[in-house]
Amino acid sequence: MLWQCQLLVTKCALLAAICGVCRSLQGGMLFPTESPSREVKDVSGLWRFRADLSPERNRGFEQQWYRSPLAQTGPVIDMPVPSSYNDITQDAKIRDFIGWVWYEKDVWVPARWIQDRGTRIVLRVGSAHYYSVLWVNGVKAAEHEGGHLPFEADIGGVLRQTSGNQCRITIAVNNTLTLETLPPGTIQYMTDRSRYPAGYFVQNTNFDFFNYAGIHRPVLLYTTPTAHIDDITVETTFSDNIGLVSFNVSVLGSSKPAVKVTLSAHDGRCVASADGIRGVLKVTDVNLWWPYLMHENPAYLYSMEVSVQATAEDGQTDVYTLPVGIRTVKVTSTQFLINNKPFYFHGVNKHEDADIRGKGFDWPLVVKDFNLMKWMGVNSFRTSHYPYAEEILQTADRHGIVIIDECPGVGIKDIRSFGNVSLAHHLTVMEELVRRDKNHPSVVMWSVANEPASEMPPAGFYFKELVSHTKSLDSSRPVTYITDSNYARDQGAPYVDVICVNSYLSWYHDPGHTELISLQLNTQFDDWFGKYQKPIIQSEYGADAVSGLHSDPPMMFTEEYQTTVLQNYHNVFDQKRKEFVIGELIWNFADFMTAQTITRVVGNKKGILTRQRQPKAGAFLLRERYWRIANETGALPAWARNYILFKDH
Ligand code: BDP
Repeated sequence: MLWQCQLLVTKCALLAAICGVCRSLQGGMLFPTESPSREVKDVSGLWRFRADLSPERNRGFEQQWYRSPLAQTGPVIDMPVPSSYNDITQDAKIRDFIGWVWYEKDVWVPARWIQDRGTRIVLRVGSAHYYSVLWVNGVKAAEHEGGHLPFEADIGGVLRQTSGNQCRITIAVNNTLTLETLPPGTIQYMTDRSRYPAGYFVQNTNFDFFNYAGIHRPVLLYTTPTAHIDDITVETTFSDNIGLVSFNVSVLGSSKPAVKVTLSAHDGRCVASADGIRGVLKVTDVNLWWPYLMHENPAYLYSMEVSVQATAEDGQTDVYTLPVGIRTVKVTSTQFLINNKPFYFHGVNKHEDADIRGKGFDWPLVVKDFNLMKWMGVNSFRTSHYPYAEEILQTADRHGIVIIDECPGVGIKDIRSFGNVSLAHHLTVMEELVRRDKNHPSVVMWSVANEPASEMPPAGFYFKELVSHTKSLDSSRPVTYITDSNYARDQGAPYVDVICVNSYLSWYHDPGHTELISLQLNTQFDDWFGKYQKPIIQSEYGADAVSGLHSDPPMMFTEEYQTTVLQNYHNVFDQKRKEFVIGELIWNFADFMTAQTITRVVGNKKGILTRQRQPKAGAFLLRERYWRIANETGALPAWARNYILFKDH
C-alpha cells in the first residue's frame, strides 16, 4: 500500500513541479539519426548509481538527490548503461531490489549546440524500467511511465540557463508494479511478525520472466533545428509493378515549411519525389520488401529523405532519412498474405534476456541472435512480452525477419486490472508503440496482450476497446492478442483478426503424456477455428529441457522429451497448415531468467538454445523443419535451395 501511494504521490508532486524551461515531448518518436542537420551523441557507458534502501524508498526525493552530485549525498557505485542493474553486483539486495534507484552521469555538450539558439537539444532514453524521472542540472526535464518504450525531453532551455557545457543528468527509476501498470503486479506486505520482520514486503507478478530493471537501452543526446521534422508516417501498397508510398510529415517550429520528399533505390538513384507535407510517391518497377526465405532478394529497403525548409525568417533546413520497405499485409479467414502471397510464420518467441546484462541492449547479442535465427531458417518472431529495442526492429527490417510486435500487457489476471485506469494506460502504451514502430516493414501485426484472463466478463469490453483503438491508429496491420488454449469462453477473441493460441500439452496438462498431444491439439485447433473462422497461429508451445540431460524413453526436462513434444506438435501443424493454421512460434528461442520458484531451475528452460545461445537437440530438429517448410513453399531463393543437404553443419 505504502509503495503504491508513494509512487503515485511522487508522480503527482512531480507533475506539479514541471519546470518552465524543460518539457516532456508528446509528438513523434523518430529514431535519432545523424543527417546534415542533426547530430547524435551517445551518453551511455558508465554511470554512477545508488539504490534507495531507505524503508519507504523515498529518501532520494526527501533529500532531493537530483539537486547535487549523487556522490555528495551518499555512496555510489559504477553502473553500466544500458544494462539491468540486477545481476551486475554480488549483492542479492540489488538483484532483488524493489523501489527507486538513482543514476547519474556528467556529460559535455558541444559548445556550438548551446551557443546556436536555432539548435534544439534533446535527451532521449531508449527505455528504463519501469517509472522514470529525469533531471538535467537539477531541473526536472521529463517523467515517463512504462518500461519498454523511449521518452525524451528538450533540454536546450535548461542547458542555456544553468551551468552551460557540462551537464549533470540524473535519472531515478522505479520498478514497482501496480494493478494498473503494464505488466501489472502487486506489493504484498507480510504482517505476521513471527515470520517476517516489520515492513517486509514482496512484489507479486503473474508473468514468467525476471522483472529486470534499470536503464535498458542507450541514452542519447541529439540535435535538430528548432524548425524540425517531428514525425513521419508512411503506408505502402502496390499494384502490378507500381509501388505506392503515401507519406505524412509533421513539422514543428515553422508555420509554412517547404517539404521535399525523395525516395532512392539501393544504388542511390532517385526513383520518386514529391513536395508537400503529405502525398503519394509512385515507384515504377518496384522492388517489394519480402520476408527472408520468401524471395531471391528479400528485405529491400528504399531510402526516403525528407527535407524541410523553414520559412524565410529563420531559413533552417532539417533533413531526416527513413528506410522504407514497400509491402502489403492482408488476412483472409484462412491465410496471412504478405504481398498477396500466403505467408507461414515458422518462427520463435524471444525475450530480451542474457547473462549479466539482463534486459540491457547489447549489439553482440542482437547480431548473434539474428545469425542464429537465420541459421535455423526462422522467418519471424514475436516480441514476447513487451516492445523490443528499436535497433532490433531495424535489424529485422534489414534481414527480412517478420515481427509480431507485442505490448507489455502480460500477466493481466486480476479482475481489478480490467478497470478504466488500466485501460487508459494500456491505450496510451499502444499509442506509444504504434507511434514508435509504425514505419517498420518487418512489423506485420500488433499484439495487444499475452494470456489475459480473457474468460472474465470485463475482458470483452477491454479488448474491444484496445483492438479498435489500435486499428484506428494503424489500419494497415492486423491486431491480435495471445490467448491461452484453456480459455474456451474467451471474451475478447471476436474482435481480433488472427487467433493466436498458446498451449503446453503434455507439460502443464497431462505431464509426461506426449501420446495425447495429437488428439488434444487437433481438438484445440478445430474448436477455435470452428468458433471464430479466423486463421490461427500456434503462438507458443514447448517443454523445458535442461541442456545435457538425457533419457530414452524420454522423460520430462530432458532434451529427448523436448524434441518429442515438438515432433508431436509438428505432425499436427503439418495437417492443419493445409487448412487454417498460418504459423508456429516455438516457446522459446533461448532459456531465460525468471523469478525464483519451485518450478524453475535457475530460470525457464524451454529454450531450444541455452541462455548462452548454444543449441540443444530441439534446435537442430527445428532447423531441419523450418528449412524444409521454406523449401516447400517454392519461394526459396536459389542460393538457399537444398541448404540443409549441402551446407556444412
Ligand atoms: C506461457 C507464457 C510464457 C511462459 C510460458 C511457460 O506466455 O510467458 O514463459 O507459459 O510457462 O503461458 O514456460
